[in-house]
Amino acid sequence: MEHQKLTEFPQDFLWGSASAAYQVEGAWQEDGKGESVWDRFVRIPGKTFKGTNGDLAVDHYHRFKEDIALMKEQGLKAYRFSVAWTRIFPNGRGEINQAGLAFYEELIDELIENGIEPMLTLYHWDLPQALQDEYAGWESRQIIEDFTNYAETLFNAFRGKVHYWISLNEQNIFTSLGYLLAAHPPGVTDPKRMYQVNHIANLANAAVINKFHELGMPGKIGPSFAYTPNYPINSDPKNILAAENAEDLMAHYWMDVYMWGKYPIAAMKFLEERGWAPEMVEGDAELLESAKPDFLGINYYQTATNAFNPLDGVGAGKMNTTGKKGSSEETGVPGMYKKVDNPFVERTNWDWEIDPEGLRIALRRITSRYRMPVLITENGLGEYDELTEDKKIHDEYRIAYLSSHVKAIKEAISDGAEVLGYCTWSYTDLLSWLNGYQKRYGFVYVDQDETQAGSLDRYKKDSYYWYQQVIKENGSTI
Ligand code: BGP
Repeated sequence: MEHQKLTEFPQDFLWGSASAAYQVEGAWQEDGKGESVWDRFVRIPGKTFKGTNGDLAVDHYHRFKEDIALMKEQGLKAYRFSVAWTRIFPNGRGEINQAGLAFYEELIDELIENGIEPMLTLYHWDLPQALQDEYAGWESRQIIEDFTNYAETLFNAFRGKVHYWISLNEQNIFTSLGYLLAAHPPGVTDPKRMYQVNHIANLANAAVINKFHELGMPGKIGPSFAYTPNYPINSDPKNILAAENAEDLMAHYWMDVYMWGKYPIAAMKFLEERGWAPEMVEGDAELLESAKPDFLGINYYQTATNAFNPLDGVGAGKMNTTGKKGSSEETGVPGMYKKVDNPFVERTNWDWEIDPEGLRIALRRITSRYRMPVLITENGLGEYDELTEDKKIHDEYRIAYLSSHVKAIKEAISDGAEVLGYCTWSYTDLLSWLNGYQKRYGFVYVDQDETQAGSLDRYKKDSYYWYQQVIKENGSTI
């Protein structure tokens, strides 16, 4: 749709930026923090790029005041961060570690004092190792109670201070990378277990959302879904069906459950045929259908283009975690779809397709299918950055990426989408789970390399000033 004039961003639009505990905090053993599955996983040789880990990360735990001062100067309206479960409950449950709670209280107070809306993610993948050891973490229904108890502790602690809550970050990614591709903890390759784990995560997500509403919490809660909209490669009906298959199995399979409490029909048939469908017990369907999120969070980075894939066709392939363009392998799900290159878009050095229009399409699809407000909880460009001799970072490629995506949001709003805010990924540079420190996303450059050598000094990139201007003008010149 071409508009004669675009609708302006709402006055209270939340111009934000995001991070996650494991990727920024460091201080992995300080003040009573317990071990998480990521603390353990990164120590397995070959799992992360050059063995990088978050032991120190970007030392946000000790430098959060400096980071928040930079946010304030930039004019940032919202900051999305996650709480490390192991700081609150070192063993996943039991006694509260007051020092851990105090850290987040200080962080939240500092944000509020500086006029920045805190957005709190309850779970950004750093499960307590103790729960993994005790009952295999997400494989047991016991986690529903423990996750709800942990969430309730935070609800009570930050009631009235935090108004935006994200339940699970990218459930689709942590379940598939953890249980299908063995690329995340616990490093398993078993579709049956993956779909069971995912079902339990759905129940935990629903239980926490219900708890939030039962407690009459002021504010809003929703999950953050990594939405990669699917296209067909061309108008060959076989390829169109492949794209439909991908959208059903890779997107509706999560979003329908969040919004309607129901699994999509065709995807479920596919899982049943292969013996991978999750086991539903009495009460599961009721719980899923009873939970109503207040918004859908989406993390948008790229789209996927699909073609027909026969039953004996291509399966999982290697991801590009090295930054060598073109090194990712072909992937697909036999009998459903395979991913092919979209000839109309550019790619990053990590082979992620750059497609701002795809964000508009994502927002349009969600609006039509679910009629739900959207909070964009992540969007950004991971690239190499260079610190010049005079300590500048000229990241015009990031400005181009972000500004085209902001424009796409404005167009989607003009099409009728309700968008609450936009969080870029990320605020400072940080640890990219599998790709080390060389894949940078921040507005703020952090001086350190893969061996964690460097001063950890912060430098403002050109994109920092660009976003400052966008916020000041509330996106009116985009
Ligand atoms: C999302 C995660 C983030 C972040 C981002 C960039 O999937 O929620 O934590 O890491 O992707 O991904 P990557 O670091 O792999 O480039």
